[in-house]
Amino acid sequence: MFRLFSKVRARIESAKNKLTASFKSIFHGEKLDPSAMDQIEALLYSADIGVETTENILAAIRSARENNPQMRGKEVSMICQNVLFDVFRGVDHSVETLLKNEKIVAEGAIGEVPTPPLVIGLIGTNGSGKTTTAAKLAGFFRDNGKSVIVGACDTFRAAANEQIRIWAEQLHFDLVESQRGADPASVAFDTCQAAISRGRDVVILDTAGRLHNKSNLMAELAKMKKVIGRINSDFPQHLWLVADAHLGTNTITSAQKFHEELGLTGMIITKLDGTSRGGAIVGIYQKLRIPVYFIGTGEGHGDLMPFVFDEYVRTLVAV
Ligand SMILES: Nc1nc2c(ncn2[C@@H]2O[C@H](COP(=O)(O)OP(=O)(O)O)[C@@H](O)[C@H]2O)c(=O)[nH]1
Ligand SMILES: [Mg+2]
Repeated sequence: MFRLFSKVRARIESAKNKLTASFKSIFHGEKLDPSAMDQIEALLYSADIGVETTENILAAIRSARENNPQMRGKEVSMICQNVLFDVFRGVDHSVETLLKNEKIVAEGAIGEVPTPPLVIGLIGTNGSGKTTTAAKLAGFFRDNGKSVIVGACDTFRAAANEQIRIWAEQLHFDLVESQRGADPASVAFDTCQAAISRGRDVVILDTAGRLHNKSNLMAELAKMKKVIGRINSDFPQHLWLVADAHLGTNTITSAQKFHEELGLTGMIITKLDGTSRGGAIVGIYQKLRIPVYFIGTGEGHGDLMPFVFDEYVRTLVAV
């Protein structure tokens, strides 16, 4: 089993405290006052779990109250939990399943054709945490017995290559470096080729993140996809959005744009430490319905956790 979720509890505690403590203050530990519905509604909106989920929770509370006018705060919290569980059910967020599906954990018999590497492209807006996440992911896969190579495909920012090189030296992963202004697609191509010739299991492509509404970024990323697809039509097997939990609705808008243009296969939500928007995952996920594989909870290389939705929901709304 991969490392579990306990660390994140403390990290998103502020969000949890907000919802749970506020529920308590509305109910005063007693029966649910009808006027409390407005307060619950405001609270749910402020937690940033998105309009759809908020409406679903409110509807579930209303119908439960019809059957049980004596309903108390604890029951409201449970309803809230159940609706949130339903949001995430039906999609497998497990990284273990992902790795099994990609056959990179399969035992290779002698004489078999080598399994091609698992190529994961990380995309997202500037500052969302792509480079940091690329390094964290390299560390994660390495800690789970996979050999990793990272491609420095952000060739727009002068310091981008330097930033990932420092991580590569610290965490000892292979890096295909780039010059500023180089063609990102050719860096991605070289990285995939290097992975094949060196027999690496996983390729992580760090990309540039100009604003989503600048079409040249989308064109650049689409080209990158196409070019590495010439090496192996399955490449990249994954394109993950790295999204900043702080940005709330802005993140949802840009996420949808990336998904429409490029076809995302998963997400990583970063900066869940130190944000009061602990609920942001729900809103983003609700719109995209693609697996949330990891969450970022800090700037250090260990601050990346596999996303476990029931743990997350229980952290967000304690009963
Ligand atoms: N607190 C916190 N900071 C993060 C996290 N992920 C990235 N950062 C910080 O966010 C900033 C931008 O990250 P970077 O990886 O350069 O973003 P990029 O532009 O998408 O490559 C850096 O200062 C990172 O240290 C996270 O999960 N938590
Ligand atoms: Mg970067």
